Amino acid sequence: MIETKQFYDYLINNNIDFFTGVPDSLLANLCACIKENTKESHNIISANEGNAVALAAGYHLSTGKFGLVYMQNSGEGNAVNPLLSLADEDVYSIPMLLMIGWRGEPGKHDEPQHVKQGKVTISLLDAMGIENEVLEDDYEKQIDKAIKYMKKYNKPYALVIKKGSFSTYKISKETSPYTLSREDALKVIINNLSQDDIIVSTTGKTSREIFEIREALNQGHSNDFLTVGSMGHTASIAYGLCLGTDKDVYCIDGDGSFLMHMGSLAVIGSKTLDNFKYILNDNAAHESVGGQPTCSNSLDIPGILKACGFEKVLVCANEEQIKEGIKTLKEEKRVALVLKTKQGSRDDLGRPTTTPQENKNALMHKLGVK
Ligand SMILES: Cc1ncc(C[n+]2csc(CCOP(=O)(O)OP(=O)(O)O)c2C)c(N)n1
Repeated sequence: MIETKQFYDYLINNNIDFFTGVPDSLLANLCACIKENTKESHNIISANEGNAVALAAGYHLSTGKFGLVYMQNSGEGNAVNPLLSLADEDVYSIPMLLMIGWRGEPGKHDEPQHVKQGKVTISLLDAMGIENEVLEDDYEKQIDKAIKYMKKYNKPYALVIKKGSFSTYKISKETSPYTLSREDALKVIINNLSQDDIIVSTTGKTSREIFEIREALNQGHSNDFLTVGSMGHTASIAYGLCLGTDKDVYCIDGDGSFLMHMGSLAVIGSKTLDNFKYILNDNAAHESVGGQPTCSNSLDIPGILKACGFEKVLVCANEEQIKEGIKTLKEEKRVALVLKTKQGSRDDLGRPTTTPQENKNALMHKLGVK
């Protein structure tokens, strides 16, 4: 196992001093170490992985240094365009060090959304012509090799990170002014929806908690589409779903996911579908993967949603406010709720025990689609 702080120091001593990316559970210890030891300007938790590639490219332009871009392998898709049309040797040829968490590594059990991505992680890099290696415990030689390569060829270089590579490094979490947990907020929502209402929920623990709440209430799962992967696309899935049903569709998003593809809300907000009900859980963090902060505290999220076309945005920080909010969502059009919750989840939180395809089929059956 790699001692996380020593690894970080090795990077710094080798002039790698700018970090950007989207946090990943496999890289949680490294991300925590970067956050705790880097000045704020030099660790940018980006909205999506493509933005991180672009930030590292810009940093290289003004410093000549190699930025480090961290991501889960599911972020490779978001990064493909700037890697191929900006950093690639056929375009500007801009070096940067990619560190990619390898979820779904073949031979190791992982959740369904990681299986295919895990199989193609290396071949995707190969197809892009990005030199890559799996990070080993004696990483020094590998970093030296990567730096030599980036200097010589001016191209990105990737290190793929297996589960359990880094030693524990705890992030110091900011204390939240809010008292409601995400799971309790979800319970209030579910208890105030009708049997016909549909939920489309976001990637990470939100969907896992919804699954367990439904289990505990013995309600089955046919009203829910749990977006286990595809982070940032929940609102678009929900909106597309609204087109084919008269049922009310409650999209339950997270602030990290909302930020990842915020443009989708601009487009959705400019349209009118009365059965699209938007709820954004804002805990100011990527809580599901280690609690790295998002920039939501410096944003006027209700203002953004209003600018996107929602006429009323209600901020809910307790049970009563959520109940009132759901009532308004039901009665009025173009309403959004922003939930203010604290970080944290149960240690024994499970994962859906049904497969994504069972989930899809049950929902389509419920919607009467043959
Ligand atoms: C493209 C992509 N990048 C990164 C991830 C890893 N990931 C899974 S959940 C999550 C955090 C989501 O944060 P947020 O939407 O704020 O919800 P929270 O976990 O805070 O409830 C991240 C980064 C992913 N699944 N897909």
